[in-house]
Amino acid sequence: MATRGFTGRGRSGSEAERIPPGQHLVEDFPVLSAGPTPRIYPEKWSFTLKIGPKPVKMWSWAEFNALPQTKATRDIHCVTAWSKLNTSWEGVLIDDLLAEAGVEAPTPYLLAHSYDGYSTNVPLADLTGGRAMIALRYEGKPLEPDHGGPARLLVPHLYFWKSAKWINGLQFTERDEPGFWELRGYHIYGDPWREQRYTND
Ligand SMILES: Nc1nc2c(c(=O)[nH]1)N[C@H]1C(S)=C(S)[C@@H](COP(=O)(O)O)O[C@H]1N2
Ligand SMILES: [Mo]
Repeated sequence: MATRGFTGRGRSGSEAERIPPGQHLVEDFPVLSAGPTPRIYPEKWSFTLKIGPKPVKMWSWAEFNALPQTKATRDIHCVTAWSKLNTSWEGVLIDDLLAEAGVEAPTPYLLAHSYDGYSTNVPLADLTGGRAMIALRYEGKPLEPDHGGPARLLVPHLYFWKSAKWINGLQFTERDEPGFWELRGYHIYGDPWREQRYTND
């Protein structure tokens, strides 16, 4: 199993050093969703890569599972002030996804889209270089529906609202377009180490 990637703030250092300002640790795994958990059957699941309005590549569940899978153990930070250390995930790095699609990034901005109508913007630089994946497994088991199963985006170095649950696609956009929460007062970028919680933070 590949263990490369997921560079950035590592797991070394004391626990206290790993907790961003204004955050506290939790041991459980809270569920936060804007609406009800959608039921997504893997046979009906698909993932589409788009450039603007144009679909350029689509994967079925079986095809997606055949892509290179990478494991990562990371700390996660929710804007509602909980942080959880050492969460372990497995899925497809965005690097591998783009390589597989044979797509040269046409713009530096992307929007993630989900089955529940949710969306969130993440710059290309934050999705690549081993910093993000489409996670299919959590703590060694298929991702539970409440936590975004069958597949969610994982961008652990940004606040957790950027990690879109029930993801069904990524879209390159011309500009950095705000998504669901960014349109409703959350910060356009969302770096927990700079406490970028709300629009003008
Ligand atoms: N599709 C979708 N993704 C989503 C959300 C959502 O409502 N819909 N909520 C976001 C928010 S605000 C947070 S904090 C995390 C929560 O993930 P969890 O329920 O696995 O803890 O998911 C994010 N991803
Ligand atoms: Mo959130």
